[in-house]
Amino acid sequence: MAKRPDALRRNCYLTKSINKICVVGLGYIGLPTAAVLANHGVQVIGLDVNSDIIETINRGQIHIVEPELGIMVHNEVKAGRLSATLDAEPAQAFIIAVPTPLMANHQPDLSYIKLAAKTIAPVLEKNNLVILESTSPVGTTEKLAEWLAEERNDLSFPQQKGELSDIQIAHCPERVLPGHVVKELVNNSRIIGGMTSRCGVRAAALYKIFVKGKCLLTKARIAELAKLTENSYRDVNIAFANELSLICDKLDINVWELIQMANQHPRVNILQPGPGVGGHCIAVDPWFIVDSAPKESRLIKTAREVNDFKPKHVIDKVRSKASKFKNPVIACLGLTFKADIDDLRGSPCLDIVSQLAEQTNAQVLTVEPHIGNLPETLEALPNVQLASLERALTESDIILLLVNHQSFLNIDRSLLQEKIVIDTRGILK
Ligand code: SAJ
Repeated sequence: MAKRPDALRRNCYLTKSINKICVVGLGYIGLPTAAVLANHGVQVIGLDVNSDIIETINRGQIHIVEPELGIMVHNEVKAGRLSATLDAEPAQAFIIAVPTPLMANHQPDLSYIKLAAKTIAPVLEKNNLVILESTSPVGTTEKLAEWLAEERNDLSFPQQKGELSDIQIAHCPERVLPGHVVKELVNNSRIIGGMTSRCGVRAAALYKIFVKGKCLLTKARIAELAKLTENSYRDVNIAFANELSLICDKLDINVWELIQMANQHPRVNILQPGPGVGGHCIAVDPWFIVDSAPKESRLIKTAREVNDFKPKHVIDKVRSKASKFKNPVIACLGLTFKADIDDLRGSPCLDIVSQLAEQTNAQVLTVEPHIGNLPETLEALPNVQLASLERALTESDIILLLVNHQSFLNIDRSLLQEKIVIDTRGILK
């Protein structure tokens, strides 16, 4: 049977190889994506607004800590497949991986995406594919398409010409776990939300260059909400664990033992309480849903509030212990937002350390093996110091464990015997 012309056309888009891609934003997602694409033989141009990052990458080095990434960037830059620049240049596809932070009022800040659109618009050419990877509120891919169209009235976009548009646009949210990014980029399935079917098919062809998982085609709005849903699901589940920890503190019950017992049930799998939820995703993305549908997202909002309350609970607990000492020394173990990474973004530990320093007369010895210097906000506080684990354990009266780093798992328990230990992660049993 003869192939229908539209099927033929689609096939042609599928097989047309993409050999030059521009990745906009060389952060925790953009840089690994650029490196993995280059590692699969694609010519990759990385675009960023930060000249230090550009220089670092062009030297074959990286500005973040992520296993396997350093060597990959080094090799791809050396092989001439990856380079970084401040200025956009033509490519067959553009992947936008810029931040979408929260503003003070819990509303999403889309200015970085708008800037990315304005930056690539002048170099767009007919048949280019533009993919938005940044985590985004529902409707952002359509906004991106509008911003591009405003800049280029000589080209047509999916909202104007549907399947026949000159430019194809899709949303393919990143879903990788910091600390496992290079592996997860390749192995995880991808959700691919095309503004039209052709946009989706073309984007899937791009991801198939390096993705071993499935490339699941859907609409852009579903892809946007799917990503927000995944992180809200996790936030709600962590909130349940954190709420249990508050209940257990009140009833003088060990929450870790409680969860271990309850998790023996075949259909119960409670997550772990902690000092609060940090990072740039789980503590942020649920607000994008709340902002879009405030009346309907009561549970999601409450979970955010429960998790945001947890640092205050930890601070109050430590303050009440510290009040029994004349000049207490508090060791705070860990500053990053989770274990075994160097990322301090959104870490509840920063707030906990600074408030303990400001609200008590304690000396605070902070131990964070993954950083060389304290962040400015903490460095400004005269009673906060970055200390070795050994010094902090020896000199402190109170030990506050905040992050379950591997290096803290083997702490000599005999050093803790004379101390007050507040373990927010349940590892110092
Ligand atoms: N946390 C707990 N208890 C737990 C699990 C996590 O307190 O049982 C805390 C962590 O300590 C940390 C925060 O939650 O402060 C977030 O850590 P995480 O490991 O849950 O997630 P992220 O932010 O590193 O990465 C998440 C992932 N999303 C999901 O697991 C649904 C990742 O797949 C996403 O790609 C990423 O967000 C993102 O970029 O959106």
